[in-house]
Amino acid sequence: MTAQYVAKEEELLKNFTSEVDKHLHQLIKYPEDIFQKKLWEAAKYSLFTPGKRLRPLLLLATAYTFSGSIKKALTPACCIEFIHTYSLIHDDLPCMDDDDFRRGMPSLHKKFNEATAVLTGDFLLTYAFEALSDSPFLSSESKLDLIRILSKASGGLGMIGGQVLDIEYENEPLNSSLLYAIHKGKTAELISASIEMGGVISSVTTQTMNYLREFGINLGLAFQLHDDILDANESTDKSTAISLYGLDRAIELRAQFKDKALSSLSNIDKPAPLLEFLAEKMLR
Ligand code: GRG
Repeated sequence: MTAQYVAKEEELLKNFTSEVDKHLHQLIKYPEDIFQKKLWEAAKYSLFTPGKRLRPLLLLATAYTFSGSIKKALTPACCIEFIHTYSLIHDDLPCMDDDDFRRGMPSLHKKFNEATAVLTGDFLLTYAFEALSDSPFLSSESKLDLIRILSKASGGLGMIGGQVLDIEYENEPLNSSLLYAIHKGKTAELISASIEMGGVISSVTTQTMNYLREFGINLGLAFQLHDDILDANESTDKSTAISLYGLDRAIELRAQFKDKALSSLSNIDKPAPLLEFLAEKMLR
């Protein structure tokens, strides 16, 4: 990639990130006269501790690739971030990963308390679908498609299902098909949903949607392996890709999933430099 090319992609992503942040602030504003201010403040605390906004960026980059409307894409992009943020809040709870810090700041149950963290996660999960249903720029048909993709990806065979397996097999020996199911559910489904939702907003063909899903799932699987590889030096007894495969094989598998993702992307009859750039950045 030339330096000029990289600068253009970086600039686009920077602009998208600031649009997403502005839109998140607008969506999470609350009327002055409510009694539940603490709930909204807790949601804002988690939403605005500095995350990478990868899922909203994937959605907007997909819409951009297919000349879809960024104005239409912003609310769905924020709704994905609501779901992602809820999952991180619940994942940090003592009954799950029991983490005191998230994104370099005290996790929500440490900053507030456990009940507030459970309820704030519930609120963000529910609010994602409320905000999507209320979006003034989307047709009823698009809303239904977006809600279907997002709810499936977050549900019992998606993120929640992946998390259930992750906990069930935390201290059990894994095999490759179980690990695949955990990674696909916990991480790849929501990554893919972000991309597929960008496809819905741009009214892509069924064939393009299939390539986008292949791209999304393989990118998500590579991203989860990348996360495990980066954490490989942390001392943990937890079963992970590293305990199953060892570091070298995990690095090989990450490269294989990345290649599959990029090859699906190249099958689409449109150049997608921004998505390719973002995928490379996620795995660097
Ligand atoms: C509690 C239902 C429920 C699900 C939790 C997302 C998740 C499932 C657990 C988080 C732990 C984890 C390591 C998940 C793998 C996916 C992943 C690498 C998440 C972190 O995503 P980033 O890097 O985070 O996009 P930021 O902080 O940048 O938003």
